[in-house]
Amino acid sequence: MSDKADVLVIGAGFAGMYAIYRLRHLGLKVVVIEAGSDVGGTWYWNRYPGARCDVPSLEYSFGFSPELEQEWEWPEVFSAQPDILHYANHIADRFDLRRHIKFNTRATAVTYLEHSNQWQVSTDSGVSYCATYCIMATGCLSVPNKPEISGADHFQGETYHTGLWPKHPVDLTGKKVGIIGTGSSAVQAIPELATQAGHLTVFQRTPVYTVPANRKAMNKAVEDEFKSNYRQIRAMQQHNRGGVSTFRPLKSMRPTRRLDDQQAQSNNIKALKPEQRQQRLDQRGLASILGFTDIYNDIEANEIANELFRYNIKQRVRDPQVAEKLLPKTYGLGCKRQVLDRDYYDTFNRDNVLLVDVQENPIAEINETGVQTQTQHYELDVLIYATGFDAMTGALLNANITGRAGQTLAEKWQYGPVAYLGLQMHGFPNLFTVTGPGSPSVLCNMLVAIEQHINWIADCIVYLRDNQISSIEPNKNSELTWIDHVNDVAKETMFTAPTCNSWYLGANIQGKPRIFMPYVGGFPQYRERCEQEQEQHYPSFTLA
Ligand code: NA7
Repeated sequence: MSDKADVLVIGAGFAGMYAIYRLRHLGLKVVVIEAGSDVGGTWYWNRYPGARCDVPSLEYSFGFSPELEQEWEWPEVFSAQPDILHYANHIADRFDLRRHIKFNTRATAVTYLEHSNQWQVSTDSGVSYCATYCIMATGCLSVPNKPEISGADHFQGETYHTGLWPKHPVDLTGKKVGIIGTGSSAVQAIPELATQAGHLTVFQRTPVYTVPANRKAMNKAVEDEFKSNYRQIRAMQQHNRGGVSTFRPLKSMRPTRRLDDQQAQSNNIKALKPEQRQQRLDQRGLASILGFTDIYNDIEANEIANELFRYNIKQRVRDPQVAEKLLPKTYGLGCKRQVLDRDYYDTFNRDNVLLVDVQENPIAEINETGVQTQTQHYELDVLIYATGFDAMTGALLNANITGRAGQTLAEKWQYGPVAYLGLQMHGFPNLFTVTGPGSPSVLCNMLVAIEQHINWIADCIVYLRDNQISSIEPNKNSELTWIDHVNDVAKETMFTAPTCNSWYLGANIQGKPRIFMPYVGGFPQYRERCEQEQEQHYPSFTLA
């Protein structure tokens, strides 16, 4: 069976949802294919205890509907997963989006039919769909990484992955729980799991730098001030490198902390004496260390900040041996995505929590009853993988995309992702990617990045339609030049330091080419480049 549309969208997360809203207004027939049973993408799948966004919700929200902006109320400054999923569901209902979405349906192949200039999407429901345009709204962190550990299938207890957490409640009361990984997901989950489980064993390979999250409930006066200034705030987001406004509500209410002149002026950690650094940490908290600019491009400054972090961990964790294991020593701040936590270090002071360093004592196998390291067996009822994702390229490659002349995306990307502006690939006409590799994506407020991409794609489709142009794709040279630029701007940062291994670099997936995938040059510069293309009628593309 086959069905026809004007635009096929893969994924019903925030990107897919906004694509429906925006493209439907253009009179286009939009069909969305979604593997899950409902909307929400990342926030649909990542239901693990403690899951929470690291961008303030008044900013991590859509700006396309002033009415929605005014009416929606966020209970906390940084929202928990259930509240964000609630927001996604509200949008689906409010704008009547669900009727465009084929739920519980996975795209198994995405193929360009050259003779008809159409994209065909085959699905596991047996129905295939054809359309002129195809938009991959598949998310940046949507393919969970589950490491192959010998014997894992033999484990007789319950097994979960943080990125595929079930919808039904998981009762951990009194159980012996193990968690592999100490990245963002694990750092959020561990304090929650420790309070629910009888006993928690944390299998850590690489310690993390984490700072306490803002855990405040929403202040009504702040919310009101935001809502009165939302247009200005949305405009400010467009000019901020991370897509987050610099709007500061209720300035007069904030206590002014006295710092000596040198501290107040300096944004460089190296310019301060050790006692001044400590004073800043004591007065403004650990997160203030992240505000020094030199720590991101000067190895010496970076190490000073790392050492302050380590000192802080030693202060927090009572058992010196456990504290020592928690100290990150093999890489510096700014290499990985900054992690935010609620009581992470305090959790290791609990009697029912055990930290196992699997760098020192590697996991040999998983068997029927638990995890066996080289020297010890840990009996478990529940094993949780918090082992991350095949980020940025995983979902695109999994979709089995084939472009012109039978070239697959896997062939094109065998040495790493090559795309223009993270929006399109040469050889794949009329196929668009939302927040694809080479765009600010995960280094930006995702909702701001998504709106910008969907608007660009929608405007592009309007231009093609109005000018009777049947296809668009970037020139080969444009994407190569862009990739060089993406690499160049990343080179001088801690993101690509020789000791750094992160999912941004693909380093967490065996065999994945080591390439820094997001664009670190800043959202405003990137957006201007996208706008230039449109204003100048797509000079870096071939229009057929
Ligand atoms: P991350 O940040 O990739 O963390 C994955 C964790 O799992 C990390 O601590 C890994 O250690 C660990 N890991 C992975 N494989 C193994 C094996 N085989 N053995 C032991 N430990 C392992 O994923 P998250 O889900 O926490 O966060 C991803 C993003 O989602 C995050 O940045 C936010 O943007 C939201 P490693 O460091 O590789 O030694």
